[in-house]
Parts: sequence; structure tokens; C-alpha cells
Amino acid sequence: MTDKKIQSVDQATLEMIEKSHQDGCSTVFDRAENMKPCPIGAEGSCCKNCAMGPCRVPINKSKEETPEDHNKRKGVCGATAETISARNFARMVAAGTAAHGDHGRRVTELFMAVAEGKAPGYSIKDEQKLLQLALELGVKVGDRPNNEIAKDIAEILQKDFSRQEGELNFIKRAPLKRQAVWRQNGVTPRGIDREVVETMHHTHMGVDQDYQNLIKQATRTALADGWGGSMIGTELQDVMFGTPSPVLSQINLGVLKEEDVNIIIHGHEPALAEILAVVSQDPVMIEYAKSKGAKGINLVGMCCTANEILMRHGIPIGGNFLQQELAIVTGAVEAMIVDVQCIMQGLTDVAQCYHTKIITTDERAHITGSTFIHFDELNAIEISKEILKMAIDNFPNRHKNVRIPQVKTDMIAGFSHETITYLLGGLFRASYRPLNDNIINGRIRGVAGVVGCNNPRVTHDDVHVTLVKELIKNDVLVLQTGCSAMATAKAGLMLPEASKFAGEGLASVCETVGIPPVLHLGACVDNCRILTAATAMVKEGGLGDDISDLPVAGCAPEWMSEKAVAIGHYFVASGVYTIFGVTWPTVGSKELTDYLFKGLEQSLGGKWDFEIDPYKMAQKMIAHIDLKRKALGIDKSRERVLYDMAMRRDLEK
Ligand code: SF4
Ligand code: MSK
Repeated sequence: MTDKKIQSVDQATLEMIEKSHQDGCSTVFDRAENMKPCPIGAEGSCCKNCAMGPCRVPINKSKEETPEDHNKRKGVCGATAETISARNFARMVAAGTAAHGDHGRRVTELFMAVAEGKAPGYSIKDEQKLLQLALELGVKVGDRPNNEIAKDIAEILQKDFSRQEGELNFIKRAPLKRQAVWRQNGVTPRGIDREVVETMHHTHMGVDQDYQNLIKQATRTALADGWGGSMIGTELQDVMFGTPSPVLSQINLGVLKEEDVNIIIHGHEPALAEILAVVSQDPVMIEYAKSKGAKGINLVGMCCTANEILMRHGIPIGGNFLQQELAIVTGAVEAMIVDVQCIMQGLTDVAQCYHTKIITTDERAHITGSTFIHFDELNAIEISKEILKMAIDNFPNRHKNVRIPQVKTDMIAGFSHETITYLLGGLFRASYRPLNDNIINGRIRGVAGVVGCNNPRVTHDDVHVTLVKELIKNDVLVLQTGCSAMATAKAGLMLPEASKFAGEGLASVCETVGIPPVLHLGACVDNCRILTAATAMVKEGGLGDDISDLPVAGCAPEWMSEKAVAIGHYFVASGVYTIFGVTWPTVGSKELTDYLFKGLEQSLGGKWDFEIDPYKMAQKMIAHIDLKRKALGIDKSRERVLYDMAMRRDLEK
């Protein structure tokens, strides 16, 4: 855990923390001060898997642990520190995979409803992607109508959730060598639900008590997330809502408008947000808002639902995870509409200090003290109007103490795998060739995926921004999702002008292609776009024949959620060196930690690491990238690079 000096590097956040205190209202920042993390739980040394416990087996940090001391650290059933922390780790992976898997399942159900014509308000927006998916999944195209093709696709992908034997469909997308690694290690996922259930069984009292076998099942489960639940969710969302392409928008609490009805949509699943984005433009609704004294309706996103509607509609973002309560503290939010995941229960307490209505919409996520309106996707437009009307009706109830921080930043988002291919290669020769070539010639040193949450245990946004600046300064192209993407967008790194922070090589490529050095790829489920990009780099050639050969690294500098652990583990299992900040959940067992940090590399080609300091994090990631460059024999090319005008012109050819 870090010893943070200030609560945030974001001005709007600091301003609203101060206002919350003036208004006598406490937020996550105050609660984090009052609730210190449990040191035993933090190191993964607490087991409550049966009623003979809970058992605590913490390390005695005051002295070097002898084998005898270690042997004494056992639960009532005899479970070792290794077993206990591996079970805890595996359960985090299972919970994260369940969250993403359930998201993917809901998307698949909606996709089926759209195909059957039962969900007015939704349609197939990306026909090309639909047909590509059909081809990939062996669905007959011919002159069949889109909805029939979509129905077959939905049926095939729905089976990935319930399959008992065999392999998930998208496993075949991975490089052949990667698929072989998974099969050799017995970790190829069968069905998404099966892997989650098996992990819960493995980790039940008295079942799996071999930490390596527990991690093996955790690996199979995590892969069912990255190449299963998340990938299905992303692909079908693209087909229904449109594949993202570059879009200009704005971010931070300054996007709230004093004279408008401000409605924040928060959570992860975009089905409701997609419809609200349309309905909030309805002239009848706008007139209704005016009749209540407002100038108009201002729809704003928060957390990953924000990323979804930003990527596809350019809807501005209010902020990331730690700003959700602070948006209400502005006093200018009529309604916060939430779906699932990363929604703090503290929202209802904060809302009581102001006039904001917290509206829950999903039967899986009720919150005591909120208003529940069941969002039925088959009646999406009518329900969205009802929700919107409720928000508008709340406008006259605003208290006097409204203060919106005048802080917002322009940003460009919308870099899907398809867009990157097009931007790099052009319409007729769309490919990753220019990226691979620039990595081989050393202008781009490597690629980093920097993702994940905020965590009040560290200075909000600081680790994200410092790390990403350090990476681009060293010519590492950065791909981002989630709250991490929002942190750097607020710092102005998602604009082409941010090339001035990049090293000369990376800057020259970004300027030529016309992209920022930091690319926003979407929400947490869209981390699978990074897997797709890495696979495309392998298939393009010249950078080895597996993801583990690439000069790439992954990081979640301010993580907090179980989903982050699932994501991190599917990156490791896909062959990527992945580093986490804040805290490491298995320090209670040195043997398990060594296995995750070193041992796994021998079998899977990827490994975990942990570092709190963003500069050291960057150094570790760059050292790994350089190691991979050396193994590929492209380390020399980097040393020879002299960036003159002739070379820059050459780039444009
Ligand atoms: Fe304790 Fe074992 Fe029960 Fe865990 S499973 S609570 S270690 S007795
Ligand atoms: S919203 S999972 S806090 S990234 Fe995806 Fe942000 Fe982490 Fe939630």
C-alpha cells in the first residue's frame, strides 16, 4: 500500500471533495480515511470458506520466515498459506469472469431479440462486422436476410456460455502457437459458466489443495473471460450499436451544464444508454425539459457505460470511478441512472445531501434507498422516456448550492481494432503492417495496454497519468480502456497534440498517421480489443509467432475490482507481462507469488508483476519490452535510429 500525499491530481476532483465537506457530506475519499484496509485480507491470508474458521494465516513481518514458521501457518483444516491465497485469487478471477460473462450473455440475449424483431429501438448497425462474424463462425450468408444470419450467430455464441466440453469459439482467433500452449497446459476454456462454476468448486473447503492446480483452473476461467464473455460482448455490441471510429468529445465534471437537466448514466452495460442517447435528443423531451425551466437535456456518462456511449456517440464523460459521488456533489445532477458494476452504495447517501435521484434499472443490481425502474429491452424506448421524464421532473427541486467545476478537457476516442487497421493502412490496404514495421525499425519501441480502475488507496489518477507519460516519452504506444483511459484523457493525453510528450520516434509516427500517442479502445469488456490487436500484430508477421514474443506489456496501475484480476490473468495467460499497482493480493504466500511472478512464464509465456511507483512500473515494462526486442533480434535497429526529415518523409510513403 502506498503512502499517498494528496487525494487526487485532478483539479475538479479536489474542488468537489472540498465542496462535499462544506456541504457536510462524506464520500469515498472520507470513507477510505476512516476504513483502513485489513492487513490480513490485503495479503490474501484470510480464509472464510467454512465455519471452522474464518482462519487467518498472516506472515510475521517482523522476522525472516523459517520453514518451521511457515509450516505453522495453517488453517483449522490444515490448509496452507499457499492454498488459502491461491483459493482467494482464483475466486477473484471467477467473480470477474462472472461479471463480464453475464454482461456478454445479456448482450447475446438482446442480439437474439433484435434478430427475431422483438426489440424495437435496436437494429443491426454494422452489417460488415455481422457478415465477417458469420464467415468466421461458419454461418451461411448467401442471400439470407441479416436477421436470419444474426439469429444463427446468436445461437452459436449462446452455446459458449453453457458448453460442457470442447472449446470456446473465439479461441480459434488466437495465434496457432498460443492455442497449442493452452491445449498443452490443459487450460483451454470449455464453457464460460462451466469454468466459473468449477473454480467455485475447486475453492470450496476440502477440494483442491494444490496451489498450482488452483491457478490452472483460474487460468482456464480467466481465458473464458478474455476470449469468451468479454469478446462476445464487445463483438455483438459492435454489430448492434456500431463499431467505434474516432470521435471528438470532452471529459471531466465541467461537462455538466448549470442550465440543463443533467442526467448521468453510470455502470457497464450499454443497452439502456444507447436508447437514452437517442431519446434525450427527442424534441418532445427537450420541450418538456424547457417546460420545467431548463434550457435542455445534458446526457453525461460515468465509468464504463460512459466509455461505451463515448466511443459510439461522442457523449461527454463526467468522470471515472472515484468521481461518481462527486458528480452529485456539484448539486447539478437531476438523476444518476445506473445499470451494473462499479456503482458505489455510497451514492444514495450522497444523493440525500442534494436533490439527485438514483435510479437503478437492472434486477441484478438494486440499491436500498434508490428508485427502481426495470429496464425491459423489449420495450426500451417507452421505459427510457419514463426514466428521462422522472429526471426532468426533478429539475425544479434543485437546491441552491450548485457549483460545477470549470474543468474539462477535449479528447479523441473510438479506436477499435478495425479503426486502427484502417488508420494505419488506409482503406484499400488496411493492415497492421505500418505498426509492425515501425516497431521493427525502432521508431515505436513497443506497445503497452494500460487499463483498470481508480483506488482511493493511492492518489487518484496520479499513477495512471505519470506511468503513461513515462511510457510515451520512451516511445511506447499506449492502448487504454476503462477508468485509466479517462484519467489520461483528463490530462490531455488523448489528443494529437500530446505527441509533444512522446519520444521522437513515437511522435513521428503519430504525427504522420494523425493519431494521439495514447489510444482509447473503450470499456473494461473492450480489453479483449487489445488481445485482438496483439493477435493482429503476430499475424502480420515479423514480430514472432506468438503474443508472448511481442514487445508488449500490460498494466493496471490503480486497480480495485475483481474484474481487473480476471483481466490481468487473461493477459498473463495470453502471454503478456502484466504489472499491477496499489497492492498485491497474494503476498501472504511467497511460494504462490513466485509462481505467478516467475513460474507461470515457463508454461504460459506471460507473467505477473507488482510495483507501486509509476516510474519503476514504467522501467519494468520498458525493460520487458527491450528483452522481447532483443529476443526478436530487433534491438539493434532501435540503436541506429536517427530521426531526420528524410526519415519522417519516408514514413509518409
Ligand atoms: Fe479455515 Fe480451512 Fe475452513 Fe478455510 S476452509 S476457514 S482454512 S478451516
Ligand atoms: S469502470 S472495473 S472502476 S476500470 Fe469499468 Fe472503472 Fe474498474 Fe469499474
